[in-house]
Amino acid sequence: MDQLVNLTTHDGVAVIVINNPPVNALSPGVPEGLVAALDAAEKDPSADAIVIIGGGRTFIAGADIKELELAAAGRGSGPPEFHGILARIENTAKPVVMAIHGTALGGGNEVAMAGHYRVAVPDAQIGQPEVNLGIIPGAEGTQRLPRLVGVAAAVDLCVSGKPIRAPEALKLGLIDRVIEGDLLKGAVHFAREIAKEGAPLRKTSELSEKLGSEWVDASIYVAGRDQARRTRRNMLAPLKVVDAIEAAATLPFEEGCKKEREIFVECIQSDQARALIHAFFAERAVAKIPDIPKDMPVYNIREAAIIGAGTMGGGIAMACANAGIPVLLKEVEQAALDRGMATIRRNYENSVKKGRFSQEVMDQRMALIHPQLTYEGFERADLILEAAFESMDLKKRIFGELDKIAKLDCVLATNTSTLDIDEIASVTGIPRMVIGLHFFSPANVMRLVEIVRGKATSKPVVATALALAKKLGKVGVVVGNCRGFVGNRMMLPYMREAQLLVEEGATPEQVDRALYNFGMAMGIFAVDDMGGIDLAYRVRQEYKHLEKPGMRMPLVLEKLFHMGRYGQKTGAGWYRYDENRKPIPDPEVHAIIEKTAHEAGIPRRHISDDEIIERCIYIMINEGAKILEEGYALRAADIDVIYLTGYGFPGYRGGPMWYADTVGLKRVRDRIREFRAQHGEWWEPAPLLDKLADQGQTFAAWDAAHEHEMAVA
Ligand code: T1G
Repeated sequence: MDQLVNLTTHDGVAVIVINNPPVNALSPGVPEGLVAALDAAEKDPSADAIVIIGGGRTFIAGADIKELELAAAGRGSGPPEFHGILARIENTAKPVVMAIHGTALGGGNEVAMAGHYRVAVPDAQIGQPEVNLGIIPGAEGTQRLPRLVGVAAAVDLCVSGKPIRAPEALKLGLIDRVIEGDLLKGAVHFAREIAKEGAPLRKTSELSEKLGSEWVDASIYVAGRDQARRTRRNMLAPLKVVDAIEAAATLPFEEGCKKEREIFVECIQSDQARALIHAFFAERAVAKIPDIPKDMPVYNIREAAIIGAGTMGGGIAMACANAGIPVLLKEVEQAALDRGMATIRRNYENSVKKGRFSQEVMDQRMALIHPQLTYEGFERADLILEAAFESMDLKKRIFGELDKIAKLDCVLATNTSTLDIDEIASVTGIPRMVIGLHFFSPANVMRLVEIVRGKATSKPVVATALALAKKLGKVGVVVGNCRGFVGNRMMLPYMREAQLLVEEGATPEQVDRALYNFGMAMGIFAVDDMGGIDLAYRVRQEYKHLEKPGMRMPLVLEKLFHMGRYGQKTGAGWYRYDENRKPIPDPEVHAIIEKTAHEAGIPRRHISDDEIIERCIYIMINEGAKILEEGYALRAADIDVIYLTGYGFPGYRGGPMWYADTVGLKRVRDRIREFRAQHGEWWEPAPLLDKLADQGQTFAAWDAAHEHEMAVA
């Protein structure tokens, strides 16, 4: 018993408290502390029962993922093993009641299930999210959970990885009581009841009535594997976890645990687990800005105001209302305002229909959004965000007006996706209060916010933007103010390379299929059609100055633009669209491509899916390396988070920069050199990539070294 785990006694009940901030992970020392506390509690004649509870904000949030990271990298003491502590808990001679608040996730729920009884506060979250890390539960969770909640519910919880709240856990039989009010008091009261009644020490490992029968369960496994393939495309662990649960229903407990262990070890040694564990920590690291201390004071955003009720403005207004922030939503004309509000209402109605929240919640959120045609009330706003048409002149005019209205400590933000933040800020008297908040469509859904730091943006404003992103349930990534910032700057060469590939012989659907099979949420031509070929054409014009002789630019996009084929919005772009907006390969586009290539004298050839992936992904990686060496992103891991949370890059590949490390930077760089020889200057390897490749280094190592440099700077 040490400060990680301590033991006291309340009203004849031994109370064991786990204190391993921030989330009571099962780090080394915690299981040992638990065993010592159980030994003492068992011997204590004044204690009739035992309650195990988490100190601070949560019960146990799982195994220590840092330990898993080491195990996945083949370092440390190998994959953690918890059989000992679980058996110790279950075989305790006094009733053990688990008292849950905050989260009981992964190993946390597995420890809870080794107890004889479980109680929880109403908003406690309980689940097995291991598949999000590319692994399966490895502490007997796949064996105990089906014994408590049945095979079907266990499959769903483990394949989805989504936690459930206490009331649902009670319905499923995962917990025995929901405690309103003080958890410790309620848990001690419950434990005393159990001891007084002499209720049995229910050992989960010995339960079997919910395991069903082989032929009943067979369809559950089929459905579970379908769910895994459908919702977790190309991922190993969600399929494997069904195998482990099947073992629970067909093998004795100990043998089932062995099967689980085999699968757990197989998963943790996979590239997918390494990539997803990287993504877990990368997402948490983005909020750490070297020159902005954790306790930097921030501006309190109590009221927001948004200019523009279009797709982006409307989505951002919903994100604010969803987080309980009242928002003024301004448009220039009534029709546009009505359209914007109608879209917001429709989106909320769809969510109510899907049971995501109640009509009452919808009404509350709608009530927080105030549509208007004037700047009335803007002088009170703590944050004003401009989401108007993508034109520098218009944005500068708006910021000039805001400069006269906004209060001094109001954060002025622009949702521009490509334009120069410093130039926009230059029309205000307080450029230090100006920042870029680049949301992604649909802004009420997409998790990413690129926080664009201008050269005058003050540190408290950057810290405020990070805090706001967290409050909106988003992932805020701080980036520098270069053209296209990070995400779009890497997207442009990716789009260009895809278009060059179709002029050389591939088809849009072949490229998209290869990217989809690689794991991208959507192929690049489908993305282009969704965003609008007219928008892509306009952005292309803005980048014309970058084009140099010898750098071949694709030709077909311009043709489609001049034909009015703008994509989904016109029913035709790279694809033709049916009434359900389903993309249909279009022979007319094939003909345009072939004719254009012929006229430009571009030789056509068979192009393999491998070449498609290499050219589309390596060009991104190369641009990412340039962004790093130019200092527009703090970490390669930040670039990964941007692509994982904003551009549909597959989590199990860890993001473009982590993927490059997985392939090997020398291989990536050498392939880029080959493309340089074949396709010209677009493929000039980034100096940083060249250097790291020659040194046999990785972007992850560069991050670690850079982090150190920034820390000592
Ligand atoms: N291990 C180590 N560190 C953890 C951790 C964990 N399990 N969970 C969180 N942290 C750190 C995190 O890196 C951050 O650190 C700080 O805690 C706050 O986290 C055997 C093998 C619990 C819902 O997958 O989902 O058990 O950045 O910023 O938004 O079968 O953290 O401050 O230095 O996310 O309030 C299963 C993972 C593990 C849960 C809280 N468990 N954690 O969210 O805070 S696998 C999980 C979360 C397992 C067993 C298997 C969330 C949270 P820093 P945060 P938050």
